Amino acid sequence: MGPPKCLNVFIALCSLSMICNNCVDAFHAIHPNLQSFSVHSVDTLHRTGFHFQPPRNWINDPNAPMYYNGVYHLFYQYNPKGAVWGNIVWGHSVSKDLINWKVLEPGLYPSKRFDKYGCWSGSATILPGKGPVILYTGVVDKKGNEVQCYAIPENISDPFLRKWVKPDAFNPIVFDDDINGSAFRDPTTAWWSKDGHWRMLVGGKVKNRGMAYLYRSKDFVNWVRAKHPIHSAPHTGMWECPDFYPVSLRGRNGLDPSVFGNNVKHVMKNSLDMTRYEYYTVGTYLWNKDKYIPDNTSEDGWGGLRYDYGNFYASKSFYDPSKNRRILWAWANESDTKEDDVKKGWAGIQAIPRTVWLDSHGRQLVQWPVEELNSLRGKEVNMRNQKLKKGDYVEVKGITAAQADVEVTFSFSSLDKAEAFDPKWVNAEDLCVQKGLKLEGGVGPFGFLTLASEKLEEFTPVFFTIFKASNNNKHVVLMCSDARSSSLNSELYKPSFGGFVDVNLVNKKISLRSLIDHSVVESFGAGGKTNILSRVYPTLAVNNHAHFFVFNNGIEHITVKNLKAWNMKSAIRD
Ligand code: DQQ
Repeated sequence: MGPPKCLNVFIALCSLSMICNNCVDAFHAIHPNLQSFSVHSVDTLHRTGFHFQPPRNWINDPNAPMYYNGVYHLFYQYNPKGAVWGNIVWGHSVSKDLINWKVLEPGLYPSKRFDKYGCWSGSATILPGKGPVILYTGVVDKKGNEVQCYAIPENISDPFLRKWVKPDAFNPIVFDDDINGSAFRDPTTAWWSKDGHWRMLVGGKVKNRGMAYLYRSKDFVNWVRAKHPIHSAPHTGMWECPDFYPVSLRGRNGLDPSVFGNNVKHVMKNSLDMTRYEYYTVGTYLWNKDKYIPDNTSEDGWGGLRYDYGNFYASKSFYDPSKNRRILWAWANESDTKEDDVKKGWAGIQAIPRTVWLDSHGRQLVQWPVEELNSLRGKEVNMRNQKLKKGDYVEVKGITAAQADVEVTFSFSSLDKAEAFDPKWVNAEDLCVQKGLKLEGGVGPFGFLTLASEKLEEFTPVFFTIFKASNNNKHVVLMCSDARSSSLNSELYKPSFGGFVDVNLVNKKISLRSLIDHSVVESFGAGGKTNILSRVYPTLAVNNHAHFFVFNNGIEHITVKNLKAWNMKSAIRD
C-alpha cells in the first residue's frame, strides 16, 4: 500500500513547522506568545478521572518509564508555564500501582551547556547492581542541534529518586558531526549483549529515509556508532521515539531488554513525525550483525501495524520485573484548538498503561489495560443475552457513563449476510468514513455509543462491521471509533479512526472494551488486537448527562452475550 492520501498535507505541514520552529525538525506546533501564558484556574469539564495527567499545563511524550525498588516512575515532556508546547522540562510522578500518582518536582530541566535549549525525550536503563541511568536528548543551540546525554540519581537511596544529576565528565555522551543534528533524538533503553557491550538506538533520518542509529558502549559513557543503522525504511521521514525490545514466543510474560534466544522475537516501533502516527514490525534481531530484519507478515512503513489506530504517539515501553510483564505508555494529544487548551489551562494526557505481548500466531502484538486499573472499578451493571435487531439502540442504565469501563462479548448466529469486501478497500480509516455507523450493513455496524447525549445530538460510536473476503470463506473485520458526532462544537478536529482486526470468528463472537473518561474513549477490540483511542469534547454528554448504548445497524441480529459495565472511581494524582 502506498502512502496515505493525507501524506501530502502532512509534508506541507511539516515544511511549515520547520520554518516556524527555528528550523528544528520537530512537529510540535510552536506558539511563542502562549508558551508562558497560564490561567488562574484550570477548567475541569473535560479533565480525565483515571487517565494520567498532571494538575495543569501541557504534557507530551512519556519519558523513561521504569520500575525501581518497588516504585514506578513516569517522566513526561512538560511545560511548567503554559498549556502549549514549550519551556520543556521532564515532569516526574511516582506510583506504587501505575494508577494513583504522586507528582514530584521536575526530574530534568535545561541547566547545562549541552541541554541549554531543551531536555527532550529519552529512556531509562537499570544497570545491574548500580541503579537507573537516564539517556535523553539535549538541545545544544538555537538551531536545534541535538546530542545524547545521561543523568543519574543524586541519591540512590531516596525512594522516589527525586533529584537527578548530569555529570559534566562525559556529557554529552553522543554527538556525531556527520549526522543531521536536528534529526537525531530520543535514545532507547539500552540492552546488554553477550560480547560485553551495551547497545542503544537513537532516532534519525537521512533525506526522507527514517532510521534508528545503533550505538555500542562497554562502560555506558563512551559510545561508538555502528557502521549501519540497525534498521531504516524509505519514505518514512524522521523516526521519533524508537522502541526496540524482545517478546516471548511462549506466552504473555514480558522480557528484560537483554534477553535473546530461540524463543524470542523482537519488536521495532517508530513514531513518524510526518503523520504523527506510529507503526511497528515484529522481526528477528541478529545481534552479532547489529541488524534487525522485520518479518514479511506486515508492512515496514506507513501502512504497517499500529499499537493504536487513533490518537496515540511517542509511545515507550518498559519491562516490569515485579510482574514479569512489558508495559506500554503513550501520549494522547488534545483534538481541540490551542485557544481551548489555553483557556482550559491544560493539554495532553497519557493513555492507560497497557500490558503488551506477542499474539500466539506471532504476527502482531496484543495489548490490554494493566490489571491494576480494575481497582478503580465501582458499581457493576450487567446485561446478558440482549438481542439487537437492525436499528436497535439499547441503553445500559445505572452507570456513570462519562467515567466508566465497559466490556462486552457480542455474538451472531451466521456470517452469511456479510457484505462482500472490495479488495480496493485497503485503508481502514477511509472505510470507516465511507461506511459510518448509520449505513445499513450485512453484519454490523454493531457496537457501543459512548458519551451520548439523551437525545443523541452527540455520541462517539465504537463499532465493528464484518465483511466476507473473496478467498476461502474468510472474513475481514473493521473496527471504527468515530468522533464526527462527538460534539456540537464545530471548531474541533473530529476524526473517524479505523483499523482492521486480525481475528478468528469460528466461535461467532467478538469482544470489545472501552475505557470512557470524559474527553477520551480508549477501546480494545477482540481482546486487544486492534485498539483505538479517540479524544472528544462533548458539550451535552458531560458528567451525569452522559449516556451509554449498545446498538446494531446490520441486517444480521447481534446478541449482547455478556456485558459488564463499571462506574470508575477517580485516580489520585496529587
Ligand atoms: N517530542 C520530543 C522529542 C520527540 C518528540 C520533544 C515526539 O524528543 O522527538 O518534546 O513527540
